[in-house]
Amino acid sequence: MRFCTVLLIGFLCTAVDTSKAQQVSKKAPNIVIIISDDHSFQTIGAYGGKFMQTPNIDRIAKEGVVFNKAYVTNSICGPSRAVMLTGKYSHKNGFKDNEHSSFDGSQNTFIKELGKVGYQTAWIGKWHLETQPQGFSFWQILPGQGSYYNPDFLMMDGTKKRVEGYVSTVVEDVAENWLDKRDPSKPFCLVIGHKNTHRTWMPDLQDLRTFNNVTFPLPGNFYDNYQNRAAAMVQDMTIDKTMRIGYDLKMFDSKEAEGKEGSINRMNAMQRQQFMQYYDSVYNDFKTKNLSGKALVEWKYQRYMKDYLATAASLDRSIGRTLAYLDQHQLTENTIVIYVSDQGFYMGEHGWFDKRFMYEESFRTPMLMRYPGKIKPATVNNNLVMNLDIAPTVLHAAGIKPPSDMQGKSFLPLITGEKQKGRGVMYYHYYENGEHAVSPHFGISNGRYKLIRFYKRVESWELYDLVNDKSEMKNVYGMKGYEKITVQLKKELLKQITMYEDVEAKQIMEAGLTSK
Ligand code: SGN
Ligand code: CA
Repeated sequence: MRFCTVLLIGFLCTAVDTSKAQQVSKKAPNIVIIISDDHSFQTIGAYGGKFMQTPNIDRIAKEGVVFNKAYVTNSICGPSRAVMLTGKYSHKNGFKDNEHSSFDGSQNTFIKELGKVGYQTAWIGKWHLETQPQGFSFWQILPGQGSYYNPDFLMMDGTKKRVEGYVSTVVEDVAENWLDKRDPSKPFCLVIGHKNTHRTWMPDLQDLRTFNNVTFPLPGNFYDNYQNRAAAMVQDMTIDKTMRIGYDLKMFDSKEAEGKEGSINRMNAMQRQQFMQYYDSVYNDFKTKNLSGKALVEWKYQRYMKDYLATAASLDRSIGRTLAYLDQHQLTENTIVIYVSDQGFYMGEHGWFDKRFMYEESFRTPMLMRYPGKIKPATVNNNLVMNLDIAPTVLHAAGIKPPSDMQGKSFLPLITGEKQKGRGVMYYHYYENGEHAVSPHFGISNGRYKLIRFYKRVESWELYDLVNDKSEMKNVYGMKGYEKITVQLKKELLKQITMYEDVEAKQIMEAGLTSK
């Protein structure tokens, strides 16, 4: 009897699957998701950035929606990608940090759900999840962080292939080549993973001089003394102390030192000659200036900005090519395009580069979406949304009910006008306790207040009033007048931890380690 029931259930499941597969209509939307690395909203025109022009990302904004309050659940590369793939927090998908995690590819992802109903799926470019992609029709990925020049790719047949050229161009070429060869009778979902704008910000040759004559204003809190913020005090990610002239800014004392840099060594003779000619001339000028103290830090900041923005220029150009491909192949009308970074980045705020902290510049991420016919052009959305929501949103758009264990929520109703109210609170948990010395922490933000609990490296609480202290310089935890809101926020934090079943955070909360 029991055996029969199992058989019957098995039969029904297969029957459901087949019918689903038959259901996927030719009209089902195609999906293109472009994921960049470390791209800051501060440097994007559509987010009000004045440092540079980003016409192609801005085109998505003009034709779709800008999410003004998009955030990540764990501000670092691998974990963010794992969250986007699974629609689950790091403690559920298992990829908590870049140093010890490797993605369990046997678990469910939105890609697998799309595949089940007949989508062709591909991931091309930066992946950074240690294990090989599973459940894709096609993949071709950069190993680890990948290289800016002449990148290697891991291929589906287990081989490694080196492709001559600049990474964002090459990744886009592979993506277009896959689109050319796909089966046009089926819908597709293509993820393009860009390396840009990750450290060490190596621009394409044509962009080297773009920002040569620009002087960038220092952020108001560039000279932060981290007073009353223990975790910010012990980090190792300042432009002043952490950023290196050779490794990061590509200027070397000798040919021998230059020869030790793998990223430079892999260039061909023409690339290297043009690249180093530029940096050598900047270096010579730097040497004659003989800078020290504030003048030296500010010079490093200027160089950082020039390199970062030049690297962003090629990213934007590649995005333009993706959009042009869709235009040229009459795909624009039936293709959803999502542009998102794996997290935000510091452009000198608090004196920093890098990410990780739950402070706004790295917690918040750029995210834009175009969905012709569904999203009104030039929409600005102010709901609190997260990278956790991308998987269920994509499934929703494809007409698939998201699996019940996905923790994100589709944000489609918020942008199509069906629903006005989204989540009231966002939960965050960062785990890594290594490079850049950022203490693990978890917390919540409701857009008005942010409560953070640091643990392991630093044991402390922080509370910010985001309306009166936009740049998060004043930790008001434990201060007079904030008692009531602190109690409320702690209650809400515990509620979120319980709802998302974050056992580790719950233990820390329950251990009552509430002292500073
Ligand atoms: C590397 C970088 C770090 C960066 C991490 C994580 N160091 O380790 O600066 O924070 O990646 O970045 S580097 O010397 O190798 O450039 S992430 O984008 O993968 O999360
Ligand atoms: Ca990243």
